[in-house]
Amino acid sequence: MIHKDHPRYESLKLRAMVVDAYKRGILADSGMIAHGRGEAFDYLLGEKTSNNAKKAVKAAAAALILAENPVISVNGNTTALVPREIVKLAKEIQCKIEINLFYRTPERISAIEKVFKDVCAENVLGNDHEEKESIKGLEGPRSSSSKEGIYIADVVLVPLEDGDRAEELVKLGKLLITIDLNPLSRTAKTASITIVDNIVRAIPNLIEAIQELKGADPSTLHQIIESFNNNENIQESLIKISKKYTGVEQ
Ligand code: PTJ
Repeated sequence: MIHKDHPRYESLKLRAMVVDAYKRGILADSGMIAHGRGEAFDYLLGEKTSNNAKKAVKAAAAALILAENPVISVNGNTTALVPREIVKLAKEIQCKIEINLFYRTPERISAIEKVFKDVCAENVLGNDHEEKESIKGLEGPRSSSSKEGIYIADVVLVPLEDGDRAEELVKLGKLLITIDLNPLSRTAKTASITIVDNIVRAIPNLIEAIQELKGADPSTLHQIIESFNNNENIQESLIKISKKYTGVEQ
């Protein structure tokens, strides 16, 4: 039991969710290591949403609204932390959810599928019974993609992704949106839009931005995307970290 007045309450709460998901067979053991890495970057970034993360969220919202075939790719960590929010986001933009695992096992696929069904997800792809296509350039189970989902998607939101898969998805011509607290990761640098923020803040922010932009005309949405520069945005995160620790910014 974590007390609410503990100074690290929010962070400890997320750790407890991650450990619980591991015990329930949802999270890969490496998922705990990945969470620890994210936690360290979140600490360096001040554990709050930066202005540049807000800019990336706005561009991501515009891209998702304009998409013809958007898909949200979910893994163990996403399922552990934000399943309800993912379902809300999918309903907001009428989009499919696809389970896509780096450490794929039939047991984890069905444990994750159950979590999403329990929170009323309508269309969960990526299980072991449907038709799949392999993503070129990737080997083994992590190359799997649903024929109705990521394979035909034009825009893919894929939080906490590994660098190889991110690169191959971009090579296939998909507009890739990621959420990654590590601004230096290969995925962060490969994606078209990288939201450098904790997924627990980024998904609710994305839902809010979509609600605000839904009525905007397509030319405004295109303009938001075109004026977004992912490289510059990532640089802003790095500058933020260095300013914070060289005393330039408190
Ligand atoms: O569930 P699976 O089998 O698909 O496996 C998922 C993991 C995350 C274990 C797998 O994809 C993996 O090993 O990923 P990486 O290469 O460790 O990358 C995870 C990235 O997510 C790292 O750059 C972390 O900094 C970042 N990260 C971790 N927790 C969060 C995060 N980013 C945003 N929000 C978080 N809460």
